[in-house]
Amino acid sequence: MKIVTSVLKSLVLVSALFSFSLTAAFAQSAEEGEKLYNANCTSCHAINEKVVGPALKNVHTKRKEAWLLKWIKNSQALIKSGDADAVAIYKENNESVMTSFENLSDNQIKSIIAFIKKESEAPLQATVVPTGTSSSNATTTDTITSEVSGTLKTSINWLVIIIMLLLIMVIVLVLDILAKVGEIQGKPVINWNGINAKLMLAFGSIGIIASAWEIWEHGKLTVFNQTPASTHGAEYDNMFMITLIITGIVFFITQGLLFWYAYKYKHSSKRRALFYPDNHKIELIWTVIPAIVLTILVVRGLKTWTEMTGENDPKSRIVEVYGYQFAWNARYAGEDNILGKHDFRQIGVINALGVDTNDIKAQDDIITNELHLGVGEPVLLKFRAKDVIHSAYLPHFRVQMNVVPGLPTQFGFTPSLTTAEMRQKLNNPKFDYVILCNKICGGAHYRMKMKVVVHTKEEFKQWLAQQPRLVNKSTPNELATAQVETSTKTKLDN
Ligand code: HEC
Ligand SMILES: [Cu+2]
Repeated sequence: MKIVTSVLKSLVLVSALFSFSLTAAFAQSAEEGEKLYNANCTSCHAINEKVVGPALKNVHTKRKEAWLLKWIKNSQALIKSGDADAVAIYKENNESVMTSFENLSDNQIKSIIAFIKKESEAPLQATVVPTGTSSSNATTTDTITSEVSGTLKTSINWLVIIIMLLLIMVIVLVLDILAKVGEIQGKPVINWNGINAKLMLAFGSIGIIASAWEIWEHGKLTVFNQTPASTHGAEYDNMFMITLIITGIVFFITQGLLFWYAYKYKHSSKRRALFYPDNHKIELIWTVIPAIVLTILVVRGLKTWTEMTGENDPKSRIVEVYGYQFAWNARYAGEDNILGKHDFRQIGVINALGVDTNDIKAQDDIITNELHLGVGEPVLLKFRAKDVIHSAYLPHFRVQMNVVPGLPTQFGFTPSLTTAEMRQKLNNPKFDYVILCNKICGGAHYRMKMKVVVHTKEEFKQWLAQQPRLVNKSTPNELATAQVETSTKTKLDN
């Protein structure tokens, strides 16, 4: 009897342990999958919406695991092999090519699929479901209405175009008839001259009022309304405002006069135009004044520009900003403040930035997907692009620089307000600095955004110390030994 119970007990224990380890393994693999997914797939995919590639929701039920493994490793090979599903999805997506991920192991891909499964089963947040209707009902009706409205919309569009064409024909005919009537009566039925003059006046006034309203209403939304968060920002804003005010005044005066004169001096049979060939004095005035104003603006602008982009503080911390379709990474130079070399041939799944792994200076580099800076600490951003031209835009710091493949660009500046201070100033506890892409660089350009955090000096030091180095030696001393080890090893290898 005793033996039986102990055997039973151990059986229960073993199975409990087994199932526990299973769920733990699943949870862990979904977790690993999330990391891999975020690092490799989010630039083109989202779970619930189409980005560059299709939404991945429920793809684990739609496709067999073996198919997914083959597809993710090398979708082009699968398409070439003539697989019907692969060819179909390729055609559906206008034959855009998905990156191949040969370096991902089967287990890594399975963990990504586990993550997609977990996300597909998670309830959708923020769906607008009218109260009283069950959600499944709402989705079916939604798809039906959207399908119906799709075809309806195209036919309505055609109808509108045809009606517009007919309307234009009618108007042309009516005008033709009126012109003929005028000819017979010897006096035009419609006074085009007067109508044109009034339209000029209306267009001018509406345009000027709309411009003024635009500046008043939407000027509030621009970053120029916020204190700049960098030391050069104030000078930059000042320059921008002076230019805007001077050109703004000229704009309103000249546009106002232009449309007013077109109205006031419209053709009149009672008036003859004055022949006034030239006046040296007036011409001198309107040449010299703009020349002086423009010279002041240009010289001041050049001065501001050279101050902003000239000599960088030699103590600047060096950070690489790496842009690709469609995300950013930051790479810190580490203790030696020298970025390891990079080599495009080494770009791969593990080494997404193509850091040259043979370069010893790369060992203490730190790669992150947020840009963290210390307040009052000069930083020199070195920009690098993987694929096409991007533009790094940090509006709050008044920084923008093109990011061009194969052509290094840089911008040095000093942040002057921490994220916490800016949140307080804007009275917005959720505010975050950002780096955006300012070049329309492809289908998901709008997603190309990275969070920027400005810490106090102390916080920044702490944050940086916590980040893993490329080669996992965390303190400078260990790093030094690691360097020695590696260099002797390389010598031995040679
Ligand atoms: C460069 C953009 C890009 C990246 C990066 C990318 N995909 Fe794709 N993916 C696509 C496109 C585009 C398609 C549509 C098929 C085609 O045109 O080849 C697709 C299709 C798929 C499909 C098939 C969907 C279906 O309905 O059958 C799966 C699954 C998939 N991708 C998974 C992934 C995973 C997992 C990753 C990350 C490891 C990834 N993709 C990374 C662009 C991308
Ligand atoms: Cu871009």
